[in-house]
Amino acid sequence: STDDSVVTLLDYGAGNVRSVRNAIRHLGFHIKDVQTPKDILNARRLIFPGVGAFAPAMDVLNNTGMGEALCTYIQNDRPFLGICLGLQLLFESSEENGPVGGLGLIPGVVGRFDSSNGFRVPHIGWNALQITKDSEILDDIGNRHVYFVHSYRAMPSNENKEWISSTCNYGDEFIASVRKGKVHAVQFHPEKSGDVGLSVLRRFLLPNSSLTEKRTERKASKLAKRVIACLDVRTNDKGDLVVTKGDQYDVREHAEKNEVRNLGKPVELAGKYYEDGADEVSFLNITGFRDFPLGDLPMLQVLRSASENVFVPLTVGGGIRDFTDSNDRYYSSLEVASEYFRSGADKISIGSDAVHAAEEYLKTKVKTGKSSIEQISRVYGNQAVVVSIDPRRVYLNDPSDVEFKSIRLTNPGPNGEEYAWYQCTINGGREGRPIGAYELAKSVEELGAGEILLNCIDCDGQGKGFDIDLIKMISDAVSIPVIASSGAGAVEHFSDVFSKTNASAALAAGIFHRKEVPIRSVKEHLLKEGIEVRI
Ligand code: 1PR
Repeated sequence: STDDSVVTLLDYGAGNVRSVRNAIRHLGFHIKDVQTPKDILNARRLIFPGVGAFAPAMDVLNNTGMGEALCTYIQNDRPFLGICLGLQLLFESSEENGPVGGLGLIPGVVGRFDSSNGFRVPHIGWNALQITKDSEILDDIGNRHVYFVHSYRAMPSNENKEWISSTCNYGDEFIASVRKGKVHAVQFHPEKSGDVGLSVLRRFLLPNSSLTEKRTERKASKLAKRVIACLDVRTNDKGDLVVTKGDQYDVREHAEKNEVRNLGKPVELAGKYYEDGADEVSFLNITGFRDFPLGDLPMLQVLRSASENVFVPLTVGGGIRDFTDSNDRYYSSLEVASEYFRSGADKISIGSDAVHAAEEYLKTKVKTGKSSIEQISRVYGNQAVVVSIDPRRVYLNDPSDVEFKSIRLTNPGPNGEEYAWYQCTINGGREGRPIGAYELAKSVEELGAGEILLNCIDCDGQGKGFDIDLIKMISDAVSIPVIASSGAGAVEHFSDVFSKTNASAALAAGIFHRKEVPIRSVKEHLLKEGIEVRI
């Protein structure tokens, strides 16, 4: 490889930078990893994708001498691109577990988003930029959305004005990117922002090239509602990993041989949904509760391969819990999650184990710090931890019959019952537990979950629409984003869920697998209904 095709990458090992690597390679460049501070000073161009939390990152930079080298490199106006925490670290300090001092190159303090004004924290999803000065690398963005995921942000001030190249509105106006000479940093994730993001990276890597501009007419103006494609994955009876889909969680064909329904190959389908405009792709290893996921190497391989071509966020769930294998070797849920992150996941999703943790927490009111939710969110951040809820409706005539929160149903039950509570289940719906979806959602938010994936067994695979009552109850109860899932069968179901509830995203499986409605049509319908989406 010629010098010209080399990109120096500063990866201090705190999280998933696989997607940044994949994006750089996808653009035809080679990566040289920083080993010593000298590698920073000698870089032709340097990308710094900050991951993890502010304080540990600063510790590494200070203890290795990399921080000093970074400051020299940047002060000498050498080509630099910081991403996410790689932007925040340039500021004077952060309030994340702090105050903690930063590199101090840009005046200002990085603070937490204020969730009191109704904006959910973390800020997750596709949002619009207000470009305030010529930034070169943002030239192709035009009117389109880019992908953010963070709870902390830097604010514009008179002192840092000369640095700001764009801002974004989310409750407050915060700094979305900075630029001075050849030094750039962005709060959003270009490596997860689809085509638009790849063009930001390309412009940084090839500053003088003339690129063809693809601009859409419509102006992105705020956080978009997300449309997520979900792949339920398991091994079929032949031992191949396939995408399957159940009806109310039953994935067997009942016609003849009772085989696992096979709807295609996971990597292929993920790539197709990315091309079709999915805002995220989720993989759920639906038999993860009984198999040990690290024994399930094919799933890790699926992630590695999918992340080479899919430049939007990937979530993986199934089997995330502490585990002792047949040789008595113990694996913590954190180790299991780390392996998923290293293989290309941006978020992990916890089902059964979250139910156990929430039950324990409700009983004791003590945060032990030992649950999978707490451990993983402490190391990788809340935004990386999704809790998947699998509730089943339990009809009631009288809400005082149960200790769990119930709701008055829009459509009464089969025997005219006017109320229901939503019982949480584990092991793919096989076992009901003494906790409701409402109680679970509140508990896991307190334990550190950053997002809720809200399924509904009654609606799953039915194509009759989302459970609006349930989604409304949960999305009003928590201040983290809620992904509505189960039951989508027509484009109207998506506009319904977004206009009647506070869900941040809608997830569907069957409707896309059966090719009934393409993702594009869902987006076009939402736009027509005046709902902000990424096109
Ligand atoms: O308990 O941590 O091992 O995680 C297991 C994960 O696998 C959970 O997230 C659980 O939701 C999921 N899961 C387990 N069994 C099944 C099953 O179907 N037998 N799939 C299953 C859950 C629900 C959604 C589905 C939507 C949309 N699937 O993922 O994709 O309901 O479907 P639709 O649009 O076709 O209606 P753990």
